[in-house]
Amino acid sequence: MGRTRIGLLLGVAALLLTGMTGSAGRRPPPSGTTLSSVIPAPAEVVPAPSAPFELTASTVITATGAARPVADRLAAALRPATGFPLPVRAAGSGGIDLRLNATADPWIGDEGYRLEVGDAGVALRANRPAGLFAGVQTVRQLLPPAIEAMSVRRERWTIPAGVIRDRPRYAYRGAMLDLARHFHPPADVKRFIDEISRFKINYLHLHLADDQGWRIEIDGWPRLTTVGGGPGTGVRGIGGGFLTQDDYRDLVRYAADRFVTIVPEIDMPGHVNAAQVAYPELTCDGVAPRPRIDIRVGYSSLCTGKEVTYRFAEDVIRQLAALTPGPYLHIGGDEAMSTAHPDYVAFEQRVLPLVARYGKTAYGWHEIAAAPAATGAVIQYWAVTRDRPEVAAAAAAGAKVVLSPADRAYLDMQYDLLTPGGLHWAGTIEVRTAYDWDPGSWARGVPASAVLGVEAPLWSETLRDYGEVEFQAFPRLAAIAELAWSPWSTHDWISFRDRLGAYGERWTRRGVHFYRSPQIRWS
Ligand code: NGO
Repeated sequence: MGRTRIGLLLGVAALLLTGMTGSAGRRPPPSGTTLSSVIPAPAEVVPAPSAPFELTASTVITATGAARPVADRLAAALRPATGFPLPVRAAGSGGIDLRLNATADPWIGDEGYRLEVGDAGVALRANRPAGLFAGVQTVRQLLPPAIEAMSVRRERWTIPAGVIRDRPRYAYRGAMLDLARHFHPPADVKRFIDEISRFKINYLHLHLADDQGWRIEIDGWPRLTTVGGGPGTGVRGIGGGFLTQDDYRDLVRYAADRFVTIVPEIDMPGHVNAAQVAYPELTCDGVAPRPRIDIRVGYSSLCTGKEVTYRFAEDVIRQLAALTPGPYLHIGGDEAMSTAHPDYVAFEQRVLPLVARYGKTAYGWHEIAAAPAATGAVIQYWAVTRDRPEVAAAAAAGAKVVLSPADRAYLDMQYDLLTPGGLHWAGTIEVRTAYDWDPGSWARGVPASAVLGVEAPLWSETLRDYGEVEFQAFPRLAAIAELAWSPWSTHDWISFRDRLGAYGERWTRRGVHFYRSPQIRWS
């Protein structure tokens, strides 16, 4: 019997089965989803004893003005599994109502929301569209996991009754993807954006250049991408590819539609071998180094004494700034082991202000704290030790800090020594290790008020395929997202473990390749 014939028979059998259980009185029972199932944990949750709201074929979503695109996206997300039309209208009652500026609740700020669910309707309120979008992510998680199905499912589409009032702990909730070691094409970056925005992550840092490859087109420096990003670049020579500026603009727009801001990074003055292969004048002796496809670090350096270095840096910074609507531009600065310390400081003293000249706040790995100009920058703390006096000093002088301790937040570390993919130089990171730390008090001497947020970097030395990216990121990214969004008062491993266990079914339904950690009881 042919494949299609079997498929047909299975389809008919499925139809008969759903038909048998499909009468209104014998619908499946409500899922175990409660108002407290949400990741990241909301700030305030007050369940109500009343009946849940039930989404039906006649439910209408209402929104006007800037709330409208958010409502359209919600409707589009709920249609495939429910099969309901879910029209979005300007007015109506008894459905899901999204409204801006209706709460007069300054507590929720720009990214928070208030969600009230009763059997008669759902009211989602926010001061800004970003808050509505965050609330929509909560609503999606309050529906049964089958809502993630890509085809119609029979289910009672209930949302538990009660009130959630929510806002983020930190303004910066980030994930990073390394496109340099292995290039990941725009379609994969978009899938990643879809997944991270579910957890209210609002920044995606793209590591766009490193020793093994250069991944963003820069006008006036064509060989950066034709040579530095071409076939044969990347780790093992199999990670070639680059983004044109149009690709990049498209990604920026796609992310912005999901309230994610892209932070571009060009790493300098180290991690520049690919640029030097393309433009040998960026080395001190003018001789092109050999292309590198291994994963060693710390051997390359821009020539800090040459003016061409600063013309290059300024061209790159100017163009990236023009492509970036967000406030931050990352200039790397890590592991410049081949740059003499005074040269490193002199380089940063010239380059950090260049970022400001083009209207952006400079962002760099914590080594930049050695430069006095870093007090106006955002410093990304990636150490495995909790003591970095130079970061504490810069923070005391005004710098902001994003926490990405490699032994907690690096998504490229292996879960344990047996899991495939990833590195383990900073140790192994199981889900609980990723979850159980407080970004607000992690780096000694860095006051809580200097912490801008948390970011989970995913370096791609071992990650060729998008499935491998997902496996490293999930479920740990959910843990980091909770650290970044939820108030510390909600922090509770047992609660997180149980919510994550229930969440797994949603990833499964969406086809996300995640690590089924033995620490979690997956539903
Ligand atoms: C380090 C290094 C990167 C590696 C990564 C791998 C930083 C900031 N620099 O983190 O080049 O890819 O580890 O985990």
